[in-house]
Amino acid sequence: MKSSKKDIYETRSASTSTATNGDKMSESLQAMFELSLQNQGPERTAQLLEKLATQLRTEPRPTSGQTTPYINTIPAEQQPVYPGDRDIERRIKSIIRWNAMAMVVKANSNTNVGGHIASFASSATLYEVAQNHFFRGRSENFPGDQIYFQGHAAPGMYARAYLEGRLNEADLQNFRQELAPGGGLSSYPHPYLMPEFWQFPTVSMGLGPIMSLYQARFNRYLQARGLVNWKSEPKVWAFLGDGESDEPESLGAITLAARENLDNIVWVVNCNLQRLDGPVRGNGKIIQELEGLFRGAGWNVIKVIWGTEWDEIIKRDKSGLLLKRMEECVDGDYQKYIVEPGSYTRKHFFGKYPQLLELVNHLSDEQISKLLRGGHDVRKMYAAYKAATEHKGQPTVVLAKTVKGYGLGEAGEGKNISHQQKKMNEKELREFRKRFNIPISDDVIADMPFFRPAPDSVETKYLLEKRKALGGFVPARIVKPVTLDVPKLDHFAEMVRGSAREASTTMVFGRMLSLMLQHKGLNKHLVPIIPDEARTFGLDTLFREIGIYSPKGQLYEPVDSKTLAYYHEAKDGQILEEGISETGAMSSFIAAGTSYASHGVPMVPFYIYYSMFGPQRVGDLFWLAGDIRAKGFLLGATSGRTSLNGEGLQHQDGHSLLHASTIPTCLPYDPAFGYELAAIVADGLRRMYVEQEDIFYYLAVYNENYPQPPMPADCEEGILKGLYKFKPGVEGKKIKAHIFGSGSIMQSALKAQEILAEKYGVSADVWSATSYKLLRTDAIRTQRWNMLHPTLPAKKNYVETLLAKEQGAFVAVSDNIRTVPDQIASWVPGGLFTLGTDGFGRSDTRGRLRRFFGVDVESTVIGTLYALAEKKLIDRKVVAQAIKDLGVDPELVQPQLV
Ligand SMILES: Cc1ncc(C[n+]2csc(CCOP(=O)(O)OP(=O)(O)O)c2C)c(N)n1
Ligand SMILES: [Mg+2]
Repeated sequence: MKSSKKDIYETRSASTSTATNGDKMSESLQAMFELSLQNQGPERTAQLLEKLATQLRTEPRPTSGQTTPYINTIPAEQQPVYPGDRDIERRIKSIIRWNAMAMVVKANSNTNVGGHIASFASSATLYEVAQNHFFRGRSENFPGDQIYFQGHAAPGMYARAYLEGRLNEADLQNFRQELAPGGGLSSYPHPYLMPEFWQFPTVSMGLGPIMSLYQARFNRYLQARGLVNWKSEPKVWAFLGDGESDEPESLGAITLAARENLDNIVWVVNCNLQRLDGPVRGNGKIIQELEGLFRGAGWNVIKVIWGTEWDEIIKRDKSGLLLKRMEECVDGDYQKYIVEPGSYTRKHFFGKYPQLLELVNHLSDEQISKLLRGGHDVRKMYAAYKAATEHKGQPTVVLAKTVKGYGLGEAGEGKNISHQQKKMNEKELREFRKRFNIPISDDVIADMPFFRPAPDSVETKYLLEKRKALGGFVPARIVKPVTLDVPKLDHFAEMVRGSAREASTTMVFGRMLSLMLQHKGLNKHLVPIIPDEARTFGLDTLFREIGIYSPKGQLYEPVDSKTLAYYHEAKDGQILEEGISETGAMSSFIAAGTSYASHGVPMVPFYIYYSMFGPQRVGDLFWLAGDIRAKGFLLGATSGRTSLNGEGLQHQDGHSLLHASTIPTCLPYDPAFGYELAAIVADGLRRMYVEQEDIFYYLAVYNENYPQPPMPADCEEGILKGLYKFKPGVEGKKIKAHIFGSGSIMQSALKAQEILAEKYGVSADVWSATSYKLLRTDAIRTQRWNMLHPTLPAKKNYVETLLAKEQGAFVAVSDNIRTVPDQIASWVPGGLFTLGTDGFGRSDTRGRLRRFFGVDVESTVIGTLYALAEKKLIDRKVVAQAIKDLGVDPELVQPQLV
């Protein structure tokens, strides 16, 4: 503690640039003081000093660089009159508190499903003030405020919805028991599970905060592009925990909001000073730390530290010692003042400087223990929200000091175990009831009955009127299906025709984007998103064509203004150029991909990025994209561990398809040819924007150039399902094999097919495996049905049906790890022999890399012969001979695997 006190004062003096400066300053202050004494006399000088001291206490001003004194930003004198009925609101809030607590404790009395009481207990006032006075629901011409509720406070949101009549007792009873008969409530905000209730998933710490920033930014983008016409602009509210601010995602993009003047966003950080294990900054002050960060980033910061009872005490302190004491105490001390009785606070907080004891002489210990923190005082919170919502030109963060587990008393108020508290004994329940005055009788209290005031009670009427006046309930996810006129496959005739000219699938995608931008129904709705890689993917011509969105337009003449593809920023630009932030780009993808729900304006994001920096880097946001029911296309460019060659280990991706396969609502595809890409995109557009399916696509695209063949007849269904025969082997050969290829490694399969026929008398059919995940999904669905209907005729899955009549050995070759094709191995007749790129990448030529991993033409030939030999369809000597013929070193060093 000592060292931290020292820190504070050291930082303060550091704000004057050097010690010498500081000395000079105090010399001149001394001189002024003496001058005043001489000219004005001691009495007047004393008055003057007192005035200055008061000013210092009440007017927030930077004291250490970016922080202001540890008091409320809005002084009591500037506080607006509270517009609500505090008494009724307190009763409503108390009932909500009770039901939220009862929901969790009940669920844990006969199950082990968990839940949280302490988080909402600390933030009830933060939400209730906003529910009664600020959050606006959706109405005609207004999409509603977009609110990111803190995940662990979910019980509080359910408890309120119960009072509003939106949820019933059975729902609350089944909190965290979603599979109970009749269903139950999801643990946290999950739109996937409660699609009419929750809008934004938040519980993976850090994702709510960063998504909210990009949501606010996307709202501006929609306006700038003339896609919405609201009667007023929605506010984005994000509620986060102080511990949550530890996550780099939480704070990593806050400068964006200031840079783009996003005054349509308000963050509320619930500073209860605790996270899961203990204090957030026991040795410091989280509020001050965050203030400095946000101010430095250009935000408007409103601190709500002390409740109304403190106003008088602060005012009466003429010594400045109270502020000094408030500032020198660290958060660990403040936590202790909650857990210990008032006598402890009197002795240790006020008693440190005997003058301060006089300030609280008139208060009993009990009263001292009840001196509220700002975040529990509706008047203080109202003042903060009012100022926040009216603030222009900057985003605002409200830093509200609260108590974790507020009201739980002995059961967990301010304790380090508070976060995990989910059980309460009868005595604790009685205390809770007493403290919040809940009308529940002694004989039933042990059952923790839910309590809902009658529909005609003052409380219910008040609460409903308030929500009605604000436009409806929140949270609520209201989706009115809007169909887009999307291009069909014939719009991509160029891709269907193919071309002898060599092109990569990334280049084909670039052309498709241009074609889509020419499509009348779709063009406006396209949102190309790129994290500083447009040139890598050859998409830089789009800069001039459709512009890069920038709220400031372009204030400078770009250095390349004379060129065709100059760097073009525009107020109504269509591209979201995110800079080097995959997290930000993914947040934009999610904002655009959920615009159909959050704005009733379907938008079609195409987010293209280095495939290595997709789910590997921001996998949790991919997962969330499924939960939030996002739509759109993710394009993992420069895919394939050997197709992208020179970049080496950290760039060469061979596993993102596997990652993408784990997301239930994601359709991962690995197209080999332009027409496949076109067929997949056209079908995806139909499924998402006509049929209204809540799914999204992951498309691996490559940078290897090769001729793009025309689309064979009757292959569309196979492309979409995941497998079709692309090129049958030559006829008239006795030995039969099958090679599954995908992506650009298909080229190995096709050349191997020729060699196998010419040199080894093997007729190998080449199949294009566009999606192993989709094949697997179909297979496991069928398998489960068969398992549970054992006496009925077994169904066959797509792979089994397609391959039923095929003979010989089956081989897959992939530029990804073997696990990707192996997903279907169980259903391939006689099993699947797989060649893939397991192991770390290297920088080298494609040829050498493919030999190293064993996915080049020669390795594919050898692999096929080996698979045939394993089935005794050829002699093993043929394999040995081929290894020799093809010049493959059998002792070639292997990629290291453990
Ligand atoms: C990414 C992530 N890491 C860890 C957790 C586990 N976790 C849940 S709540 C919590 C502490 C939250 O503390 P804080 O943000 O201060 O919220 P409070 O409950 O205090 O309001 C942690 C670590 C999580 N949900 N998400
Ligand atoms: Mg906390």
